[in-house]
Amino acid sequence: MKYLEEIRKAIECGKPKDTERLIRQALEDGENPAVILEDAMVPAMRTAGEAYRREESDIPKILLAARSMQKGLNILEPILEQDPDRHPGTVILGTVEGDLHDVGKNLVAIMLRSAGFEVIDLGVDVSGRMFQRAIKEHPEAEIVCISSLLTTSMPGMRQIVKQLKRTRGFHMKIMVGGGSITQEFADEIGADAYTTNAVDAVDVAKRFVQHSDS
Ligand code: B12
Repeated sequence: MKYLEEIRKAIECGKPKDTERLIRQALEDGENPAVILEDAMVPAMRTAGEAYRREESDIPKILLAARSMQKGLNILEPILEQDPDRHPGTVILGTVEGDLHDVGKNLVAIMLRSAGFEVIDLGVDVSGRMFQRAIKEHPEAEIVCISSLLTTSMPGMRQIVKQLKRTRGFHMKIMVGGGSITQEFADEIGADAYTTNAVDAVDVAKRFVQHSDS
């Protein structure tokens, strides 16, 4: 599909307006929103991230790529959400205190919502106390998802997991992810699951709610 390559370039080059226009055109032409997300947008953000890591890019450029990605996600989100009959469960999600990265977290939120989950997104820079408050306000939630992109926010994640597990009556599954996290670290801090991407995160979340039904 001709638009996919153009959407990929628009995000990589940090062009939010072009990204919006191209995604709208692609949708009008009948392109599948999940294909736009998985085959154009996610690879574009990955390429932009790799260029930044190789120091071939700078912070203003990567911010524009992230903003383009977010503009696209805003268009796709309501479309991907259309399935009122499915409601596998409720998830509370946030990026750890001190960490402002939200592109990956937002992607996890969108993929969960598109699978029918209700997602309570606490945003970025979320403390253990904020997670605890949200859990109290949403007793129906079965899963907490915590994201971290910075090695400096890993101790914060460890602390949050510890705090949650100590909370009286805590019965939820804890999922962790983000660029700085590894399976080893997830095991070490006692998280119930870690995945490297949003698609796998949805599969694991589905498994968790199926088990809690039985
Ligand atoms: C974009 C970006 C930024 C943007 C963020 C914009 C935004 N709104 O998010 C800006 C420019 C603001 C930024 C700032 C900084 N950044 Co930055 N940033 C990046 C960059 C290039 C891409 C991140 C991204 O969006 N990736 C794309 C998404 C889709 O991937 P993802 O987040 O990993 O998410 C996927 C999976 O991990 C998983 N996932 C994510 N969360 C969760 C949660 C759960 C529960 C599960 C199951 C799965 C899951 O699913 C997602 C989808 O598949 C990375 C480099 C990189 N290659 O990752 C650096 C990077 C993360 N940043 C880095 C740094 C150092 C910083 C700064 C400290 C820079 C500075 N000196 O100021 C600040 C920190 C600000 C702060 N306090 O948070 C470092 C971190 C190094 C480290 N080891 O700690 C990186 C790795 C770059 C580098 N190599 O140096 N950054």
